[in-house]
Amino acid sequence: MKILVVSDTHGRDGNLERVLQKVKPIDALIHCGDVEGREDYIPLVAECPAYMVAGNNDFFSELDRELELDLGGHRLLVTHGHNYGVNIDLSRIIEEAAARKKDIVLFGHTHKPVVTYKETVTAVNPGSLSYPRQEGRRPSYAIMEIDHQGEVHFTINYLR
Ligand SMILES: [Mn+2]
Repeated sequence: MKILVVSDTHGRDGNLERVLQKVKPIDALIHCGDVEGREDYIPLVAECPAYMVAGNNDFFSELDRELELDLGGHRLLVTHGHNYGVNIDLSRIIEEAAARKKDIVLFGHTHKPVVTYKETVTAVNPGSLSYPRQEGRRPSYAIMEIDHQGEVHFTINYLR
């Protein structure tokens, strides 16, 4: 099972379209928020189930603020992350995921990609495809792969 995880496209979907061409076929797309009005368009180009949450810039969106998903035997929390202070550190978002018995939390907001493990929880931020802020500022996305043993593998990938 191959899942594309992206975040913070902020209404600019050119890089998302480029990534989709590169990584298709995929079983699902997960967007961690700040779609900025593109929630109807993104599922059309994804051509697969698309799970999206609202970010702090999706003021008028009817998207859910958070999603709890069961995928390939894994329990996921998907949230933009701004309500958990992710610009400071990941302790609160990881505690929340653990409290809800999730083994994976996917978030965005910082525009900086990260994969980190703490006790039972894997926390992943794919970074931003439109406005990257990490050192080097390359647009980034994550691939989540669940193998035949049910083990999950995350990779952070870059455009350019
Ligand atoms: Mn953002």
